[in-house]
Amino acid sequence: ALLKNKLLNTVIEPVSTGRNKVTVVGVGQVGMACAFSILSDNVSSDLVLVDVMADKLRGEMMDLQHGSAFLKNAKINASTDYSATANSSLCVVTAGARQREGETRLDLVQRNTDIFKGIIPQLVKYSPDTILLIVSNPVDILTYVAWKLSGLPKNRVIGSGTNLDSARFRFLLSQRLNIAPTSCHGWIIGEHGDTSVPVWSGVNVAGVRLRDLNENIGTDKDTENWGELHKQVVDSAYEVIKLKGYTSWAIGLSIANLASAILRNSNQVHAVSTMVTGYHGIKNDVFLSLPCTLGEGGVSSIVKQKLTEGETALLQKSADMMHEVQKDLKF
Ligand code: 6V0
Repeated sequence: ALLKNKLLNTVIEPVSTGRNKVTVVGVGQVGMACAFSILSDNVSSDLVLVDVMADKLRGEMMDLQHGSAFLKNAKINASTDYSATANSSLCVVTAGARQREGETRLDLVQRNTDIFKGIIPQLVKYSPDTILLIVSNPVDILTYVAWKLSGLPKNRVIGSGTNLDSARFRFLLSQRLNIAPTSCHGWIIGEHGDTSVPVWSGVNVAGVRLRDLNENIGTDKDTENWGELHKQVVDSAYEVIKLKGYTSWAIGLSIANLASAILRNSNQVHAVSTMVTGYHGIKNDVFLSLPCTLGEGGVSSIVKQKLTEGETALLQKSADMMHEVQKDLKF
């Protein structure tokens, strides 16, 4: 008998429930930061990586596998063939081109739409009940593209959206107030990127609204220029790309945070990109970020924020712009 059979008596053949299986498509800087955060935060113990670059994919898989003894023995697999992704509860899509210095997120749109045509139908074929979490940019438009290509209900197609912008905003608030980011409550909604909307009317610490202390906060009339914080949020990806070539750690952590909310069915509220038709006077089928509760069905509800007229107008402008770009896309 084999040593293995001398050592072990089989009670049942091992089964995989797929309950927390996560696929990450794209093993670039962002995909690997997502994979690493998901594993090191114990969000999933069953991870599959997919990419078109077979050698890099195998290298990344092996490198992570060699750490699996430090990762509560997570199962880590990789393949260029989508059958390896079967029965994933969650598929995180990071594949595609990224901005070069000076390029906007919207510049990437047709290039990444074409890439998605080869990815999304494959994911859904092997995991028809999955939730898609889109990261590739321009994320709001590509979430719409993924929704169209997948045929999945809208609650199951989510964009990482302004979860990251909100985190950047809370970090900057924390620096200025010397309070932990988790205690600085502020939401950035709308487009992930250049037309994102900071909801200054709701920014608070312990329920104390900063606008009640400074009625001009976030406006041009504010002598303390708090509005600068939102400008910094908008510029931050450009700045990091200029300095190190790409962004990775913060988006990776933000994705692990969303994945955890979904897989644990937590009903935590996050600003993620979802279908916003009918909200805040938006008429077109576009995806933008609003605060959503996340669970194992994906987006289960949307928080109806009380926005000021100015904030609503900015959100509608974002929606118009998304629609303008979307209508010329070739699927
Ligand atoms: P990268 O390092 O160039 O990696 C991209 C990866 O995608 C590479 O490994 C490619 O081989 C792979 N790829 C390309 N085509 C396919 C395909 N058809 N199937 C499978 N894999 C493929 O880019 P990086 O990881 O830096 O960025 C990835 C995407 O994330 C870009 O679109 C970024 O703009 C976007 N980001 C989105 C953020 C967000 O907040 N939503 C934040 C940061 C970056």
